[in-house]
Amino acid sequence: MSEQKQTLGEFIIKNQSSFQYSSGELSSLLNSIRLAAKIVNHEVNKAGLVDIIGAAGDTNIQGEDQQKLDVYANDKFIQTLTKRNIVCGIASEEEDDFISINSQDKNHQNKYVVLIDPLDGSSNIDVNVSVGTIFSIYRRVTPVGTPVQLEDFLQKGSEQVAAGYVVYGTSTMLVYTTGHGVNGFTLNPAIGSFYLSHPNMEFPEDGNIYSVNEGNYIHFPQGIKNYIKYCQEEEGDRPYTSRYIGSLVSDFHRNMIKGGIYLYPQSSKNPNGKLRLLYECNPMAFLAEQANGKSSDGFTRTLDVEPTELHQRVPFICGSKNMVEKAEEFMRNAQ
Ligand code: AHM
Ligand code: MG
Repeated sequence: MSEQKQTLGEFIIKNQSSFQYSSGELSSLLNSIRLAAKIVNHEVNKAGLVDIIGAAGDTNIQGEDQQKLDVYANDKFIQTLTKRNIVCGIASEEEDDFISINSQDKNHQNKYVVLIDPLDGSSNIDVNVSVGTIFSIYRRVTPVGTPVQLEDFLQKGSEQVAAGYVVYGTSTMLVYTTGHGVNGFTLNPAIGSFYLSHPNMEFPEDGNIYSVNEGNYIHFPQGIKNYIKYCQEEEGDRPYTSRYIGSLVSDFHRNMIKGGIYLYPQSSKNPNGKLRLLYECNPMAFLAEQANGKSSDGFTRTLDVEPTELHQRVPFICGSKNMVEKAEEFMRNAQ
């Protein structure tokens, strides 16, 4: 079978030995994510039928309560990740606190924690625009066999052992890294398998797309305002093209393929921006760096930010290396 036709399952097994702790547990964890992604994909694809089969809060024809899709995705990922004895804790955008798994069983050997945004950009569902799942995986720092602690989740992004996203778009793709580059797999819905379609994904060093919610312009810091004006100036390959889906996974995915920069800066309304460090920015930053891109808050590398709380927000600038460096230069010069 040629490299291009490899399934995700085959790829995970084949690359297991390149992982530092190759006990097969991480492979099994990634397989759980693959499975949950397929289940959620099936439900996301039915979202347009909501007027026909009932909206969230209604009871469906089988007498089951209809759930909001983000709640459904959260439940499915948690159920799937909990079933195999690999994960000792899960933190999710949908949960106020982290979930401890097997905390009563002193013999459990579960070593990994997962942080997840089960359905990011979910306000896009109603209008048939792409949404995504983002995940981040760490090894626990507290002793195996004890209940998981907050410090297991508050690790710097540079400690991630794997991260990735699923984009539920015109096709559904799962893109992930274990620290050896970034690979993308496309779901064949007829067969229900992900196939390696985008091996060794890399951001072009330069790009000409900038993605930012310009409606917030008035509230942005001066450095960001100046950078946006720079993107719009007529010189060399500028003005750049503006593209903003409002769905982080999709904006990132497009920028990685075509070359571009995504910005969600701090503003006078939101002094730390909007996006969450642990399950939105860090996994994307890990992917970006593994794909020859860059990510920072304008001054500090995202993966070096010391987390202080589970749902912490940080300003986020991520994408093609030269573009991010240019934006950082504007931030420094406006100090
Ligand atoms: P969410 O976690 O509530 O879905 O918010 C995250 C989303 C990102 O996917 C997207 O890039 C951003 O919020 C858009 O925010 P805004 O509408 O403020 O531009
Ligand atoms: Mg989100």
